[in-house]
Amino acid sequence: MTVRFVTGNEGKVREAGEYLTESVEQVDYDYPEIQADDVGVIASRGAREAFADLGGEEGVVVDDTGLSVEALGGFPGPYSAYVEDTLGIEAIPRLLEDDADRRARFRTVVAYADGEGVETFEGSVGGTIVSPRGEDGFGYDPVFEYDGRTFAEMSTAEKNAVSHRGRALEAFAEWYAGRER
Ligand code: ITT
Ligand code: NA
Repeated sequence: MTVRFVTGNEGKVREAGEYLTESVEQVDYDYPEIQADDVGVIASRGAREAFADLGGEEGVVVDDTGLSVEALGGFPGPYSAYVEDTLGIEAIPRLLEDDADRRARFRTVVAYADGEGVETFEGSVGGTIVSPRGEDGFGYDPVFEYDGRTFAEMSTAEKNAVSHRGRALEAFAEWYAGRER
């Protein structure tokens, strides 16, 4: 079975392909991404819309992710992609200046939609905002430190073992393997 992952983000597909036993195919279909303040709502709506448009026997996967910084009241959260595109990831450590509280959390909701409906799977990880370090990963990985290393200083497998997306994919994989549909 091949999992259709609807996203414009190759980094997400690389991580899912390495984590899941199924093969993962990227579908670069620009589903209408609603503006909402919850990544779960965005992911489930996106998956439902994408499946309605694409159809097929098997379902589709959508992943919506946000980075929430404690001292910034949860910002950028669901606006993370917009902030990366406009201000760049360096804006996050810059906004914190020498703030003592540098805690942040990545949260991912993976949504799977097919003819039967939508299922969602969540994962999150806490870490610390630092000045950019590392060459691997994507997005905010260089400014997110976990246990002494940024996600951009980890291999895909090392990041998957502890990350928001790894945890969401773990829950999805368990359900997907056992589902009766
Ligand atoms: P799609 O909506 O097409 O899937 P996107 O990159 O817009 O791709 P999101 O809205 O979920 O996806 O991403 C929100 C932002 O968070 C965006 O700037 C990503 O680069 C970033 N991001 C997502 N997952 C990440 C991860 O595991 N590590 C670092 N940054 C991540
Ligand atoms: Na997006």
